[in-house]
Amino acid sequence: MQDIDRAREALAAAHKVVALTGAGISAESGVPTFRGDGGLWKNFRAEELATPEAFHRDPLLVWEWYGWRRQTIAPLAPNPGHYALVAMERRFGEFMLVTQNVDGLHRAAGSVKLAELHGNIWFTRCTVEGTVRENRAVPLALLPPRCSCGALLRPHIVWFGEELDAGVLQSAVDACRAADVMIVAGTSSAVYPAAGLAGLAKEAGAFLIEINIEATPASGMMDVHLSGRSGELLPRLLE
Ligand code: BJW
Repeated sequence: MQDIDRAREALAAAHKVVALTGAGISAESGVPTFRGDGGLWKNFRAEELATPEAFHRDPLLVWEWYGWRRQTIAPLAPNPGHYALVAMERRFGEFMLVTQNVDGLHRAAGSVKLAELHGNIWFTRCTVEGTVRENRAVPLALLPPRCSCGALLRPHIVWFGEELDAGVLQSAVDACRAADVMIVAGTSSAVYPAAGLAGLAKEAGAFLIEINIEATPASGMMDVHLSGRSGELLPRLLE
C-alpha cells in the first residue's frame, strides 16, 4: 500500500484529528519561511529582531521589520492546503488546528477551531496595559506605534525566550493527547514547545502523518512521511 493510502486509511477511521502547521503551509501563498534557502532568517538574525531584548534595544528597527512583513503578507491569500484544513474541521467531529504561523491565513481561509501558538501579526499588544487589539493598517501610521495610553505597542507575537499563552498551549496539548491522527505539515519541527507536540500525540497512541518537502528531526517518529507540498498533499488526503 502506498504511503498516501495508509494516511487516508488512518484518517478514514479517525474521530479525533489534530493538525500542526508551520511556515511551509503558507509558502505556496508567497509567505517566506524562516529557515533554509530564501528563509527570513537567512537575511535577518533572529536574535536581533524576534526577542524581547531586541525590542527593548531598538523598537523602531523591530517594528520596521514587522511593518515590512505585514506589507508582504497583506495582499496574499490562503492556498489549497489552508482550505483542505477547513474541510477537515467540517468533516471530523473533533478537530483542532494548531499553528505556529502568525500570518492569519488559516483564519482568512475559514478555520475556527484554531490555536495560534505564536500569536498573530495583525494584532498589537500594549507593553504597559497588555491590551490586545486588531490592527490591519498597512503601512502603519506611526512607527513605532503607540497605545492610546501613550505606551509603546508591540506585535502580539511570541518571541524567543517568551512563554506561550498558557491557555492556548494547554488546548493544543489536550488535543494532541486525545487525537487518533495527527498531521504535521510544513514545519521544520525545530522550535519548542511546538516541536514536542507530535511526541505527546505519539505517546498517547496517535497515528502521525508528516507532510514536508524535506525530512525533519521529527520524521523518524512519523508513521507516514509524505514528501511534497502541503498545498497538493493536504487536499489529496481528503480525496
Ligand atoms: C514546506 C513547503 C511546502 C516549505 N509544503 N512543506 C527545548 C529545547 C531547546 C530549546 C528550547 C526548548 N524549549 C524552549 C526552547 C527555546 C526556544 C526554542 O525552541 N529554540 C529552538 C530554536 C531550539 N523556544 C522558545 O523560546 C519559545 N518559548 C518558550 O518555550 O518559553 C519557555 C522557555 C524559554 C526559554 C528556554 C526554555 C523555555 C518561544 C518560541 C517562539 C518562536 N517564535 C518564532 C518567531 C516569531 C517571530 C515572528 O514570526 O515574527 O516563530 S521562531 C519561528 O520559528 C516562528 C515560527 O512559528 C517558528 C517555527 O518555524 P516553522 O514554522 O517550522 O518554519 P521553518 O521555516 O523553520 O520551516 C518551514 C518548513 O516548511 C521546512 O521544514 C520546509 O521544508 C517546509 N516547507 N515549503 C510543505 N510548500
